[in-house]
Amino acid sequence: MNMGNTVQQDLLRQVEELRVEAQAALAQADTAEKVAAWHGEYLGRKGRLTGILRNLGSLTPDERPQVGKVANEVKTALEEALEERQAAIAQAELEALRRLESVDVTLPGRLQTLGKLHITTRTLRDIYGIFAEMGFQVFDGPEVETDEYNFQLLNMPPGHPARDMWDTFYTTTPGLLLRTHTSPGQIHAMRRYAPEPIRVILPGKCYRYEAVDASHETMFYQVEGLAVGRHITLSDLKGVLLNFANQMYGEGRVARFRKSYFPFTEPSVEMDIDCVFCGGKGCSICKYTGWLELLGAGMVHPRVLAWGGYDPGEFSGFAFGMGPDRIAMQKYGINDIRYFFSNDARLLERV
Ligand code: 2NL
Repeated sequence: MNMGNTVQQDLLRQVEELRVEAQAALAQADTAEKVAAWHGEYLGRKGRLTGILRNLGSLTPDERPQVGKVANEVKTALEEALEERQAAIAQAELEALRRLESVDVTLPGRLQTLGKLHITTRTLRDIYGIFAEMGFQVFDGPEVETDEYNFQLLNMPPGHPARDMWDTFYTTTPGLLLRTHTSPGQIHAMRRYAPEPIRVILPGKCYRYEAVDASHETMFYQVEGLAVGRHITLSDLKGVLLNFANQMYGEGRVARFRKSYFPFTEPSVEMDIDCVFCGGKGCSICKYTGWLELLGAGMVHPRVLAWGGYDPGEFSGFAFGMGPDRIAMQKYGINDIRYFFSNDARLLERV
């Protein structure tokens, strides 16, 4: 064995050792950056394989090809391993990205919140339903009225002291105002149908110049009712309104009627029902009286009947008015009327 042969063996051993070491190192390189560094270290222009091959010059011309051949095979094998490794890393990165950005279709969906009717709207519809069963139809009137319809035809001529009961919003057009109650609509209903008997209820917004507080708003709802016909008596009024109270607040209601005053009815009454919250024993809702104020009512004043187009010698009628906002507040335990118009959707959860 000559010297050259020993050098050749040594180079071949170095190449083999490099192959083993390089493959082990490649298996550890798990990112594109580490793989690039690996390539620089083993296969690059200043890498270790090149370093070994630099010694080819110390071999005899017939020894060189064998080492060159083995070195090329190792180079090709390492390059192939490199490509495989790069492909595997690219695939792993893609998988990771896919996991990160994927949508989990097994997650439960978000609950849809269902829309709900405003509490006043619900209360109005309850009222319509109850009176519809007793033959009352819903009639609509305008919110902008004349002084004549809002006051004069309701038996309040100019200067009548009862006008002080309502602080009125006037428009810039003389004689035109925002209705302070739904009563002018009842005049429209009478004039529309007289001399036919009528049973109507008239819901809608009313306007008063109020100091706004927990129980007063400048805009609020009213529902008025009116029945005009032959032989209508105060008993009919009591029967209809007691039935209404039983439908609205549950069977077994007890009512009491107190004398009152309205310019457009004679006689006039206020109707209370036994407190549905304490059963009449007295609580904060009925202010420890045992009674809830429900509505005002009366027999239509003969003058108002006549202005509506009915002969008061032949016709009589009863009328009533209530505040559905107030009824809704009582029923759903809301202590401030301003919540109704403050656009806080949590109010709807009360229903
Ligand atoms: C109340 C009282 C009431 C009327 C409204 C009326 C209408 C005509 C003729 C006669 Cl056209 N009466 N309406 C009668 C009595 C009472 O309302 O306290 N409302 C909240």
